[in-house]
Parts: sequence; C-alpha cells; structure tokens
Amino acid sequence: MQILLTGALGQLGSELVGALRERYGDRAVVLTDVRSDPEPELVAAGPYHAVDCRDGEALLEIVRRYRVKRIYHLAALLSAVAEARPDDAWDINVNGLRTVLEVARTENCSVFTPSSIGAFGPNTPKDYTPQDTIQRPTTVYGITKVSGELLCDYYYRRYGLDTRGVRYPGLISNVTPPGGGTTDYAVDIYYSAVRHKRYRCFLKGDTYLDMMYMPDAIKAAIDIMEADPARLRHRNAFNVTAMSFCPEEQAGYIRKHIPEFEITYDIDPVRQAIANSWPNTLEDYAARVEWGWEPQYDLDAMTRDMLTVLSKRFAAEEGGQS
Ligand code: NAD
Ligand code: AKB
Repeated sequence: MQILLTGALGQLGSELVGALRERYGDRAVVLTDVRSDPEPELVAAGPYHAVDCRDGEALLEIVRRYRVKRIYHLAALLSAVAEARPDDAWDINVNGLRTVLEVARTENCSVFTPSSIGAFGPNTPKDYTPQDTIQRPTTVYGITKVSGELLCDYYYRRYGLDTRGVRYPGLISNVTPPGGGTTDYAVDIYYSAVRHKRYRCFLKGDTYLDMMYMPDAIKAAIDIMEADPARLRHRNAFNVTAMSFCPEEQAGYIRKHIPEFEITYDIDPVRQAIANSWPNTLEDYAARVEWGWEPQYDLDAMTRDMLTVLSKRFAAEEGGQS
C-alpha cells in the first residue's frame, strides 16, 4: 500500500509517519508539506516533496508517480491561528481538502481527514457530547471542520470515494510542538514543568476539554483506515476520546511527580472563548462499536510517560552541552 501524507511535518504527521513506515515500509510513505525545510531525520528514510495541498496538479503528479492508494490529509490551520487568519483558514482547510478529494477521486485513493472537537459549538450538549448532535461552531476553525465532515460524506455518497475520519480532541505529544491550537496548553505544561517547575496557563483552571495522548491518536488513524468498511455506519467524523480534564487537575497529576510544581493563570480571552464553546467530554460509542476504538492512555499514564520522556531528553541535552 503506497501512502501519501499532506501536512506531514506537523504535530500529528511527524509521528504518524513513523508508525506508517513501520507498518508499510519506508519507501511506501510519501511525505508532503508546504514547508521547504523538513527536519533531516524525518525525511532521511523516504520521499519528501514541498507541496501546497491546494495545488491539485502537483499533488496529482506525486500521487501518480508513487502509485499512491491512500491519503492522510493532515494539512490545516488550527483554531487559534485560524481565528487570526480566517481567510487562510477557509482556503487551506476547505479548498485544500476539496483539492485532495478531487485528486483522490481521479486516482481512486482512500482518504483520512481529521475533524476536531472544534466542530461543536456552544449549543451542543457539553457533557458526553453524542456522535450525532447539534453542530453550530462559532469559530472559523470549527466552521471549516464541519464543512470538511460534510464534504467527505458527500464524496462518499456521490462518488463512492472511501473517505474516513475522526473528531480528535486536543492531542498531547513530545516530538513536534503543537501548531497553534486552543488545547496547546496541555502540551506546554509538561515542557515547562520539567524545565522550570512552574507554568503560566492561558486557559482558566476549571476549563474542561477532551484530550488524547499521541500513541492513541496514531492508533485511531491507522485502525479506522484498516477497518472493515461494511461495519462503518458513520465513516467520517467519528467522536474519539481518551480523557477529559482541566488545567488544575492536570497540574495535580504533575505534582505527583514534581511536588513543587506551580501553576498560575494569565488568561488569553480569544482561546478562552474558543475553549468555552467546545464540549467538556465526548461520547465515543460509535467508534467503539463500528471499528473497535479503545484508548490505552489515561491522564495518569500519559503524565508519567510525558514527564519521563522529557526529563530524559532535557538531561541528555544538558549533558551534551557541558
Ligand atoms: P499542525 O499545525 O501541527 O500541522 C499542520 C501541518 O500542515 C504543518 O506542518 C504545516 O506546515 C502544514 N500546512 C499548513 N498549510 C499547508 C498547506 N497549504 N499545504 C500543505 N501543508 C500545509 O497540525 P496537526 O496538529 O498536525 O493537525 C493535523 C490535523 O489534525 C489537522 O487537520 C487538525 O485540524 C487535526 N486535529 C489536530 C488536533 C491537535 O490537537 N493537534 C486536534 C484535532 C484535530
Ligand atoms: C486546537 O486546539 O485547535 C486543536 C483541536 C482540538 O482541534 N488542538
């Protein structure tokens, strides 16, 4: 199976690449991103092309050259960046997706497209948000994500294109920093805890949001694309979650390992308003029943792993400097 990724250098792509290479082989995974300065270690093992996902001709040429049959379309602007650049957000998130779907239709590729908890809005039920419910987001990011969900459904129904996807919560990882979202605090807090034993948070301490550790996010991306299509009733935009917590609670788990850790607050009104409009917790029953979704990491296990990995890395960096 030949696979192409757009947005391959981002938080999700840079780790999904490794898992896909392990499964399908180094040469089977073709990386693309708009950036022309990829990390050398990421592109050493397999092909990389600097391509804008809105450039259909360039994408088509690469898809044909490598005989690609599956596309992971990850290129997008995240919620906070999208609020600052709404025109770009619409163009990249919606027109970029449409371009990818057209290329996939021409070459009969299956397509994975991530949606987000951002596809929900303030009048969506906040607790255990159902799979099928009200979606009236108030952010441009959310509007592009709902449009994307509908576009993928349309290409499946109208053209029989094998489109699939999940609604990710905030993703937490320790390889590539997040790209400008509202849930970024939940990553930054671990880096700051290990380096400085304190963190200044841009969301209020009692703001609950759904989250997921990167190994589970990768597993979801692979498992849904490998799932038996006959079992998929929803196909696109499956709710998936692993945990729900607020900054105060996360800080408590960090204190189990770093007792002197302190959290203070300096609220960013833009990102607080975005977070307030999103659910507290998702219900992911459809994903569990239709393709066997089951996360491995909760807040306790993720915190232990994040702090261990980052402590070792920073200690090695300091050792290397002295
Ligand atoms: P990211 O911002 O870390 O990475 C996005 C990548 O897309 C970047 O490397 C960027 O250079 C690239 N890109 C931007 N514009 C492009 C263009 N025009 N053409 C080609 N590439 C372009 O984002 P991510 O966290 O890796 O997110 C990947 C996908 O997952 C997105 O669709 C995002 O909405 C979704 N998602 C992410 C999260 C999360 O917490 N990270 C949560 C929910 C959904
Ligand atoms: C963001 O905060 O924008 C992303 C997301 C939840 O989609 N992390």
